Amino acid sequence: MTRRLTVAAAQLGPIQKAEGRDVSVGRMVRLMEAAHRRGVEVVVFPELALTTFFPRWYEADRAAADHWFESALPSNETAPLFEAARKYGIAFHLGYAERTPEGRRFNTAVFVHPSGEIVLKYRKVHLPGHAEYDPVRKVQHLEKRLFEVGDLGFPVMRAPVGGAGPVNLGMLICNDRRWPEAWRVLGLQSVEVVMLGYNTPSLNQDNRGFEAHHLRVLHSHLSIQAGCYQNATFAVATAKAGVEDGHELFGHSIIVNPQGEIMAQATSWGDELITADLDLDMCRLGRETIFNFAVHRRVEAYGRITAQTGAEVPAEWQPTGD
Ligand code: CDV
Repeated sequence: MTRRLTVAAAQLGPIQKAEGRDVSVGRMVRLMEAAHRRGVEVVVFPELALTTFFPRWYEADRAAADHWFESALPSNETAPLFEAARKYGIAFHLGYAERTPEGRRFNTAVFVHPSGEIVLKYRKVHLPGHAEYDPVRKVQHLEKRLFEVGDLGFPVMRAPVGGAGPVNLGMLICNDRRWPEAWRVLGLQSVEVVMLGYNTPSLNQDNRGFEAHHLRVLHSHLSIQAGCYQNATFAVATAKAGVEDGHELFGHSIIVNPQGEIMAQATSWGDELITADLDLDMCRLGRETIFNFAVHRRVEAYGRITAQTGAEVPAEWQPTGD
């Protein structure tokens, strides 16, 4: 019997700094209603979906940013998402800023079963940006100041989803998608669907060199398509898009199959639902042939991947005169 799953990337348009969670949650519930009408079984929302992308705003006192964080899920403000999930029988993926009871802060995503139970949690590992105010940058990117590096690894969970039966689910968050190591750790756990939310500026904000604007989307898609192909998995990659308080995010949410092909792509910079029917058995071809890891991987040659962080200067060839 074919294992089929209907998924949606629920792209969100901009959320302004002054807008509360009532606004974002209301928009997300409307997207879930639309998803229900289209027969969707899993909805994937973006990274930090409940608020504006607040790491662009510097606060000398870190605690002054605490109002962007969730200390409970669900809360009064996020409960409508859980209610919609139950009402429509839809599972959902949500990116949010997590503050633990111990006061630790993470950039987190959860996968929630229609019953409201949290099936899987992931905390972002590859935090981009910087920890202190950077006067060179055009816009601050303070993820390293506001979040700790995720401490859950890259977990994959096999759980029943929709009519497909058990599905191997994994997550990445935004910058993680650019790191092949992250995809491979998921691939090594036979992941079948990677859920991934992102907030990516249309311009390179580092102000340390030129990057052509059109390459920003290319690099995002290239990373996701390669990750899917090389690990024989689907991905649902959902953006926050549009202009937040003058800062543009590029959108271009996509759903990708294990061949690395784009199955669906957002075309607006607003709230937009894109959907695809996944034939999960498509994951088998890659993992039983060219990416049969058990047969073809050569771990004895990969030592540097975990032993070393920065790149070393290679040995220099010296002519012997022979
Ligand atoms: N939220 C992110 O992780 N954004 C990064 C930007 C800063 C490049 C990204 O990789 O898209």
